[in-house]
Amino acid sequence: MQADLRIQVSDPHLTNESFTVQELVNLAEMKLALEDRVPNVSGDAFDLKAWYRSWKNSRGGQAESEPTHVKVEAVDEFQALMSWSEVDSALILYAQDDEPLKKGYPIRLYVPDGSSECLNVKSVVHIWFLHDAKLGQEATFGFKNKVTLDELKIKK
Ligand SMILES: Nc1nc2c(c(=O)[nH]1)N[C@H]1C(S)=C(S)[C@@H](COP(=O)(O)O)O[C@H]1N2
Ligand SMILES: [Mo]
Repeated sequence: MQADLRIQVSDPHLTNESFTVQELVNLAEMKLALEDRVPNVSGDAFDLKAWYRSWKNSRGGQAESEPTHVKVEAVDEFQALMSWSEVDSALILYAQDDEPLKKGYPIRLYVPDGSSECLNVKSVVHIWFLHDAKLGQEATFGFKNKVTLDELKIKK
């Protein structure tokens, strides 16, 4: 078993908080089987936007202040940035066969209707809910601090 990694969740309009996987799952209001939205991959998942609403409500956030983007960063410093509309059906996978993830621990993002499979970021340890329309509509991904996200972008 790996060390119990914590996941940092940030919303600059709200707060910064660190969670264990179990604490994240406890806040999730819409749990579902991953295969409901991602064919041929099974596991226990929750809806990202429903999670965000539940977190925001429980921390006294303003209902009208919707994010414009979601950004995630993984243990290996792989990052992805996508617009709020692109993550409409996004899921967080947190267990498979009732066990912590063997691939993608502590959690993995899945973006079923996303522009690229590359957005299915494994081993996410930081999630940002951002409010900045200037970040644009096009998703970007790649390794932090190596080359720019745009340069690394490979469409599938
Ligand atoms: N942490 C992390 N997540 C990642 C990547 C990575 O390099 N690091 N690669 C991405 C890319 S480019 C693709 S295509 C998919 C591949 O997913 P798979 O390993 O399940 O085939 O994972 C994505 N998630
Ligand atoms: Mo990829």
